Amino acid sequence: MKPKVVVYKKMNAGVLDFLRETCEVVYFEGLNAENYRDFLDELKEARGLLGSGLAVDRELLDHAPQLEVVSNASVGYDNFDIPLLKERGIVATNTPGVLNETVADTILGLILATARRIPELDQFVKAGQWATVLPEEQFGVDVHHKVLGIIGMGGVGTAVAKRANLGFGMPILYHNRTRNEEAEKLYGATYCTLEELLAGSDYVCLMTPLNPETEKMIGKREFALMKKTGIFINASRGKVIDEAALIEALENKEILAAGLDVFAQEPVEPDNPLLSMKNVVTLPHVGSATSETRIKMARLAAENLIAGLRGGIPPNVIH
Ligand code: 8YV
Repeated sequence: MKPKVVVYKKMNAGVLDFLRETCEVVYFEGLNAENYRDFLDELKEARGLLGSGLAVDRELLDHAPQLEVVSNASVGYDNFDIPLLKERGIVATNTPGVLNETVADTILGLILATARRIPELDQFVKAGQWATVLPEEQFGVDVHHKVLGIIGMGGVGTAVAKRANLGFGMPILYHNRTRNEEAEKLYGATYCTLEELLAGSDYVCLMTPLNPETEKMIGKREFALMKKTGIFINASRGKVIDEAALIEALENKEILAAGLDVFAQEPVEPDNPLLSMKNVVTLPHVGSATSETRIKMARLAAENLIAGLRGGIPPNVIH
């Protein structure tokens, strides 16, 4: 008998067919108030769960007594209660690697968009204001040859360093739990303390995964250490920063601008003050969202799930 797996996110049809070769797939294109009860019912017999972002915690796991593998179609796994999954002997997997270059492209996009005020100026042109604005008021700041500070130098950080250093001539500072020799050797990245990075960078780019140690690691003190001309980019998780402190730093002009792919609450609340700031460029958590990369992530997540259900060690098991 094929093992039953529940997929709770919209997934590429080819990847679903691939899963169906070995599993009985119950597919929810997305979860909502209407279908959540059905989803919980389906979990009773499920041996695998595949998707991204859903809190896999005690409450959910209590509905899923047969569960053997939980597979995230994302590199981040802050939605997993890892100690509890370990306690219950459930294998957890993620999809590192395949999204590095795509997320790095998004981050460079956020850097350029904030520095050169691209969304704001797009609005000027489309609103017919081209002739009414003084040129100086439309000036941005340079990106090329400015110092880029990268907090969290993993696969994505390294891909950002490559673009920034080789393409834009930017010197790189980085802070990470461990040294990254590739980034040091190939892109001249300099390892430093968080404080040195914040004080010395024109652009501060956050890519640290969210976990109990990193929650709110960037707050009032850290924003105060940044240059007044500094631009802050967050493409990790909203909760790695103290969002209220970011709002305050922007309001008090302690930093120049911010580019955000992620928020403390997602979807972001419509009345979040960040949404009404001209010097904040926002995205709806789409760092990896290209057709090509999302297929690779889905395929890898499916392979991880199948390997785990077969009793092997999946290629991307979370330890
Ligand atoms: C999202 C990401 O998970 O991989 C990650 O950790 O943040 C992204 O790829 C993805 O956008 C799913 O919503």
